Amino acid sequence: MIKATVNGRNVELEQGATLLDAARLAEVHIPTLCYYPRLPTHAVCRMCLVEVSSAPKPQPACKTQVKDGDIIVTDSAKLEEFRKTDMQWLLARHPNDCIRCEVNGSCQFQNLVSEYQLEDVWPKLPRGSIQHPEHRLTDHTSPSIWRDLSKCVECGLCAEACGDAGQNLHIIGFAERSSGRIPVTVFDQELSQTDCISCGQCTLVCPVGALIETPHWHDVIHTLDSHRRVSAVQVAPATRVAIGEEFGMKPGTISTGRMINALRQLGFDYVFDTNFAADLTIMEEGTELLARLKEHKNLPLFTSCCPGWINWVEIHRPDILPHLSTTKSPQQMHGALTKRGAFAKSLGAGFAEGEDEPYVVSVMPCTAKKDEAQRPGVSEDVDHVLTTRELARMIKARGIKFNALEEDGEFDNPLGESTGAAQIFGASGGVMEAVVRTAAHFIGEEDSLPMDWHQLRGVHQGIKTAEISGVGKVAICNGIAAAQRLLADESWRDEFIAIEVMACVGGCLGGGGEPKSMDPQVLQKRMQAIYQIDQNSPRRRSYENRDVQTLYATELDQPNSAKAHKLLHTHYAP
Ligand code: HC1
Ligand code: SF4
Repeated sequence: MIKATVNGRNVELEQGATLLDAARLAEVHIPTLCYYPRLPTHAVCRMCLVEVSSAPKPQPACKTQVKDGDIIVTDSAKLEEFRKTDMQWLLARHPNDCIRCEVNGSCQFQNLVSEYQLEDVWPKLPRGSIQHPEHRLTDHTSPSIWRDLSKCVECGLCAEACGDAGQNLHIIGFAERSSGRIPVTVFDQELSQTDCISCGQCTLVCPVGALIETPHWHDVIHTLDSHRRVSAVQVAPATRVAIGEEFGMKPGTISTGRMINALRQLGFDYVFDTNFAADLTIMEEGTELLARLKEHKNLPLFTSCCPGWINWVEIHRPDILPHLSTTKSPQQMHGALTKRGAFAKSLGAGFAEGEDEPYVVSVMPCTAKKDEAQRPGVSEDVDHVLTTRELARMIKARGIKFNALEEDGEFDNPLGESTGAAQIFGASGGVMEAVVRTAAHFIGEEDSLPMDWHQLRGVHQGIKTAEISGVGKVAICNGIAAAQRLLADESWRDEFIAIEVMACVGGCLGGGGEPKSMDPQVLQKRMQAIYQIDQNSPRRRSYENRDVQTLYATELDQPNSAKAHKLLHTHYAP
């Protein structure tokens, strides 16, 4: 251990800790713009410069290691003056459209400008004075991601999140050098023309509004306000364990009841649970797996509920397409059932035969779900997709006091009941664990196989495996980079019977549409909340969902039936 002081406060740290780690340990705040906990830092924003006794001039706290005995000062008049000058330089190049910016109120740069009370810059400079005539600054071509590079502060985090330190996709890289460098696509193509998989990891780390999810919330709020159509919303499993963070709650706070009450106050007529369709997915996908095992065909089966993964396969490995489960994702299944299922018609007005189809919105932790909802073959299922962040924006826009809401909200039924197995879909390994729980029942091994599969859990990037006795070996790819590693040689073809892939590390709870967070433990905490919901559920295997049973008994006959295929399955194209 090494010792240091920060503004006079003593701290003890591991070798290799940075000055920023020391400050955080001492509970001393240092402003940062280009720092993000799990990504390499470029130390370009210079906001975190501090004075340290072992160096002759100020050092960037985010990448300078502490030396034993260091005396660190973060708040001298000289540093404050430097930070102000630094920000004034950034502000001079920034457009002054904060009032209508999508990240208004949650922009790290805006917070600093407000905190330091910068002034007297905008009136003297033309709007958006960052000029790159040779580069495309605004790009709204992707169904999932919008770029506005006039807002970029050149932190480099998007390129890291999409590159070696994250998704290993390298869609975004830097053009130009030093001040004026700009994150662009190869040959400055529109994002929709690149191999971008819409995962949104770049939006999650962008400290400003240069990269955001394609916003749908304006359309949603106006449609709700008009009250011309019956409206229904479904909510993904990973949203309820993260949305509280947007309102200052601790990561891992379970906000299901509050969130449902907020959705009702926003004007949705019906509030449903995507988890209902996750249980249904397991019935369809589990049956599909057992059929393939029987026929020795298209094994291993790959899960297909992650749209970022599907995009990647279609672009890079069309040879794998026959291995993908044809089962629609829970989002699309739920939308199809809400709009066109006989079951939902029992709900009455707006759902009845001959009426306009209900207006269907989903709330997802994922930016690629916007892309998925527009795919050929499923584009009739869901009208608009909101990210968790967008839902929070809507709630704030309507002045709803989320923290003060009652916790007693309940989903509407049918299409609202779910089991613990559906809830764990939101964590890496969860879909596979849910498949195993129900497959154990299908093959009569429910009593001998465990309910909990801890080998399949965990949010750290990589490949997880488990042997399911009597069935075969399964694998989990936690993040698209892990999938690329697994597929680098051909051994997966013989080794596994089923493989789950989630494009974002941690699974949906780490999705590109979740709240932005600087807490290094955030994924872990959201994951714990997900397994807590599962643990407390009265039913923990998907086949036990009583409304799913009723749905088969009254409308779909049985899993993988012709009727089920018509409503609940899809296809993929290279
Ligand atoms: Fe997911 Fe899924 S788990 S893909 O991460 O299969 O987005 O939360 O809703 O569709 O259920 C996302 C989450 C989500 C679907 C389910
Ligand atoms: Fe890269 Fe994902 Fe961002 Fe596309 S959405 S640029 S793939 S990080």
